[in-house]
Amino acid sequence: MTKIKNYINGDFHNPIQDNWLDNYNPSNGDVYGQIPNSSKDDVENAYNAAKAAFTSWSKTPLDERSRILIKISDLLEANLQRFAEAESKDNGKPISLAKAVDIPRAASNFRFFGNAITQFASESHESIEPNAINYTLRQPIGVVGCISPWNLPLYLFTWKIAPALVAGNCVIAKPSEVTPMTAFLLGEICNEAGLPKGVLNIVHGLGGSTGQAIIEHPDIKAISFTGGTSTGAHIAKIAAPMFKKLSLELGGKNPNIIFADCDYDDMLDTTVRSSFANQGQICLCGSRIFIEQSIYEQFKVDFVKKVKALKVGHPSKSDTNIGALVSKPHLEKVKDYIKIAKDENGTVLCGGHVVNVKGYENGYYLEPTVIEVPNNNCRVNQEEVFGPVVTIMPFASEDHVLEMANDVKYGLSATIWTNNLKRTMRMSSQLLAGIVWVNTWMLRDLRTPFGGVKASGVGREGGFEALRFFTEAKNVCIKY
Ligand code: TXE
Repeated sequence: MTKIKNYINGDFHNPIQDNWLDNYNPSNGDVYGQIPNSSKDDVENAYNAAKAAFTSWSKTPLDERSRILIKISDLLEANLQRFAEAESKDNGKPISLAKAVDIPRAASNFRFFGNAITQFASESHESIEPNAINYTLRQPIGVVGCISPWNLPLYLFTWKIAPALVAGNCVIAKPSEVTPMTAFLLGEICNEAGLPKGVLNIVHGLGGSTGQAIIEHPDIKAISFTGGTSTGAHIAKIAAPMFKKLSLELGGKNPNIIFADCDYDDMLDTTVRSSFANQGQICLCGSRIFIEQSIYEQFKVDFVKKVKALKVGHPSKSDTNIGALVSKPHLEKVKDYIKIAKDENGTVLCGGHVVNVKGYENGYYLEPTVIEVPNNNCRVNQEEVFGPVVTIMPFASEDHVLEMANDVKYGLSATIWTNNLKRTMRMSSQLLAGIVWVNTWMLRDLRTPFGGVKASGVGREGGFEALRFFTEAKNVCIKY
């Protein structure tokens, strides 16, 4: 049994009230560890450590902060296999994905922001009045909270803490209680990299108690959150009257719009990936697929054939395409949506059943599922399923598909497949989304703004957007 601990003030601590949660291995349903179910007192200890470290950390020269983050990146890369195995075991994702995406991206997050901070300039203005100048100071906020989800555990955890730290803040971070392992392992890496004690504090526990204690803490001045839309709304209600800065990266129900003039084979291969990567547990997955009428029947045959060829298996196997879903409750939630879709006259073209992987019968496995839906108003097209389930339906015209694509409460990302430049520009400007991919999916440049509109969240992460979020701008005007 792996008993992980909170990382506070550079050391590892049991929860003060000695409350623990079971940690499950989704690939076989076994309890394989325990995590602290931390209380307000643990959060207060973390806050006091962060507060005590803030003065010196915020005054640490930029190039020293940068050097430490790049050292963390180097150490993550040197420990890739160990972290990838831990991530795959905790989340259920294939080891191939953890090794190729999750852990390298976590290392990139530290390296990118370790470099970006040295390029982060702020503006000055020769005033319109003679002999006066304005310049902007971008100062760290103080102690900030970072709360992250279970789908891309270390990837999204570090996407928040890297910019927060390098901007000079001290951090209290809570990973999801469902996937705590790699955040726990990160603590040792930070110590080895020379991150001063108390600068980063990692507190584990349930969202409604430990997470809530972070949100409610009067002296934690900013919260960066990624997770469900309903949770985001709940957090905003608490944080707003406390005037905390908020960054909310929430759910998505992303359209994947396919025109007949696309590069068909490239579209097909990428659409399989954008539908089922990480068992469909990525907020950016294209879960609503709209296909131009003239190629709809052909697409249906070709896409279903490729989906049926995907291998559902144990995450540790190198030939596994679809691993285990993250938890039993989540598996049940996704299965419910398949039933709801059928009740609303959807037709399951392939998948729809749990899979008994030999030797791992208690694991949380589900076939990749394609459902043909009669319209865009059905629940499976309106609500985030967050599993290996996509819907398909034809569209007759650009206006028709644009209306359907935007007719959902979310607005995170959208994908368009076409070689028509004018159509690309028209559609991209009218799609209600924070990210639009054309003839690709999940091609990421960390300098670009990342986030959604409508119920997909508030604010942007990435590049200088993240550094602006984690700093306060102060304008100084001098008359000389
Ligand atoms: O998110 P939650 P989960 C969506 C997806 C998924 C749903 C729930 O639909 O099914 O959200 O996933 C902490 N105060 N996405 O359970 O519950 C919680 O402990 C403070 C999309 O992961 O929102 C965890 O650390 N914190 C998303 C984090 O919030 C609270 C990726 C996320 O938990 C809290 C993941 C509270 N009251 C899920 N309640 C994306 N856009 O990438 C919970 N938490």
